Amino acid sequence: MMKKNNFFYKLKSGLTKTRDTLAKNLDSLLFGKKLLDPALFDELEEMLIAADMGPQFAYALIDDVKEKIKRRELGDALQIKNLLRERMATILSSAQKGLNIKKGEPYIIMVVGVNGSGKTTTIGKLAHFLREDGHEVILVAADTFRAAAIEQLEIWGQRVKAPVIRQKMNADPAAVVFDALGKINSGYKGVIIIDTAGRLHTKVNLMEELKKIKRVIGNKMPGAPQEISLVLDATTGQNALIQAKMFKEEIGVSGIVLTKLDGTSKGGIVVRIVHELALPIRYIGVGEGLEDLRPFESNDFISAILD
Ligand SMILES: Nc1nc2c(ncn2[C@@H]2O[C@H](COP(=O)(O)OP(=O)(O)O)[C@@H](O)[C@H]2O)c(=O)[nH]1
Ligand SMILES: [Mg+2]
Repeated sequence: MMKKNNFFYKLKSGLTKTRDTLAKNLDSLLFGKKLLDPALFDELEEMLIAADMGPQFAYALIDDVKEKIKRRELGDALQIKNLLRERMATILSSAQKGLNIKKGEPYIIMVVGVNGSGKTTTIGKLAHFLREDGHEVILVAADTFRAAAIEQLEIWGQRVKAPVIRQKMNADPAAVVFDALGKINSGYKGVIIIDTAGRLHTKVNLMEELKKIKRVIGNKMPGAPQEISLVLDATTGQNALIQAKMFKEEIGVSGIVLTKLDGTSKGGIVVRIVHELALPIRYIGVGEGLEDLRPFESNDFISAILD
């Protein structure tokens, strides 16, 4: 419980800027306003878009408000905030689907995302989280582009007491994965997390490389990878959405990890990603420490940006 409170506090303080651009402005916008003021709707739309929730979400909310006014279900502008909360809850609760990893069966997680989004750090934190939950974890260093990337994963492996399988820099990533899966005892029944490269200036090559890794995994173990997690940096706002679209189309993504929610004004992007891409948010990251990753909980998140 202590840990959880601590995490919520970090989430809430991290999202202060998001909350300020949204909740405070919303309160002052709505206070004492007449409901049928077209300027109110324009401002509301602007505000939701400025909070990175996206035009689709904004229009849907405003349509809902207008509909409720027509049906006389809405008497006071301040109630719009409740409607916003309800809509967010509907959308985000659908995205609250944590990984369901059974013990006693191998489970492969392939982690993808652009450079700097937080993949390696997320893998370290996730390995810790899963170890605490009683899972065995092995890490595979398939970002072979920079020596530092391999070392960074090894350091995390030492911290969380998870073996790291690696080869030398510039080794073919798919071959690293192939060899690693060969090395891992066929009776291994734990989690295998695969770190990958994310240099986007060679987009076509990167996508081909990731597809090849995915194929290698599937050939070794039918049905694997059980999870392809896309790591997105929440501070990049709309760019995160663009990346999510691209990775989803190119390789198929089964879940999202949203990092760097500590200290962003763009937390509303979560709503947009879920609304427009219908992908589950597996975990959220609120810092660089071991404990700074938790499963996504929609009520906590909504409370952190609205209350
Ligand atoms: N504040 C904060 N920093 C993070 C978080 N996740 C990762 N980072 C930092 O972001 C930078 C890039 O992370 P890294 O894991 O190397 O990204 P990768 O290139 O995708 O593997 C590092 O400095 C991390 O410490 C997070 O949730 N919060
Ligand atoms: Mg990395």
